[in-house]
Amino acid sequence: MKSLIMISILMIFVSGWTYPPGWRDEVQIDPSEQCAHCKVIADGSSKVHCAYRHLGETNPRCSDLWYGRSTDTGIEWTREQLDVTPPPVADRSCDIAIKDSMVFIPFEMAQNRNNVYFQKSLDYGELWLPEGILITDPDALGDHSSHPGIVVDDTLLHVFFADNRNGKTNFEIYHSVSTDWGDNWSHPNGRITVADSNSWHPAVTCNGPSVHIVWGDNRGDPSNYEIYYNRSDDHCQHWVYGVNPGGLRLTSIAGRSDYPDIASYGNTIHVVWWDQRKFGPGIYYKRSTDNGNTWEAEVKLDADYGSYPAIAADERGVYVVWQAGHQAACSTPEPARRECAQATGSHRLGCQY
Ligand SMILES: [Ca+2]
Ligand SMILES: [Ca+2]
Repeated sequence: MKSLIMISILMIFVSGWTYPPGWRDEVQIDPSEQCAHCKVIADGSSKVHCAYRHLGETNPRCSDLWYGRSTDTGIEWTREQLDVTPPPVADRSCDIAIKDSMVFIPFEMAQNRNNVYFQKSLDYGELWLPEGILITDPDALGDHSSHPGIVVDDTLLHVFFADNRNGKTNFEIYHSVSTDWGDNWSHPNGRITVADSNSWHPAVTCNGPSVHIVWGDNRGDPSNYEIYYNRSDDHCQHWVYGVNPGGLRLTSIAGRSDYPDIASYGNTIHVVWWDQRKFGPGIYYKRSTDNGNTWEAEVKLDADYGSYPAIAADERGVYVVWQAGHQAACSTPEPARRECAQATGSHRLGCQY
């Protein structure tokens, strides 16, 4: 713990970075230094839940699925491994959602092709299904269904994921819905992008009748990913910015803008992403206060050592989680800390242990 604190202090000293006004210092969620790709959600009653990948005992990739819970707005955390025994998978390979005492986690599992499965708990994560439920179409072509994102939409569960069934270098965003809290999923999966190159890393949130989704996309220029956004006001039957090619572009700068996450509270939509722009790389934040119709200017939340951000929001504010360090997750023994900053109002707060 002492070394972690020293690393954190050193990073801040070297980078000269300080949080924007009002942000709490970061919180370490998992002490192992070997976890990655955390997704986080808050339920409005001081509980904050996260799902993430962990180094397996014998495999250098993130082969284990873990669940973390805080009951005090993210200050103290408990953790447990979920017994789904997935083989190693790629980044952004799980997500988390909640409804009352139910906790839902879609995750990516490597088989003959990588597929998206679903896990749930009915009691705040105390007990989980004995095995995952398949969301991907069983006969899908290609070799990857990846990067699942899940949201609760009234009595519906939606899962979005990236899929290369249309070509190995052309991931598209696909969708499946469940009307029975995840016991069954719609097939065939619906397609909501038709764009060249990779449309992937979807993240999703819901407020009232609207479902909001963001993803990274390198359409038109394989060297430059940008963040795209879309919204459905009819439970994902139709999309405001279309599905061919699909979406509204939120960023416009050379360099990779990717790995977005999204959260909402009321009519305010919050987006974070990892931007590897040449000048000023780091974790960026952008919001809309009119349900995604117009967007404010971006704000830089973290210096260039942060990556893979995730965000949640409740009436207390905004919670952002990211991974420290430049290293690809779990590919090296480099520290891969989880950090958390909490905001109230627009951008505030910060937490450090
Ligand atoms: Ca595509
Ligand atoms: Ca870009």
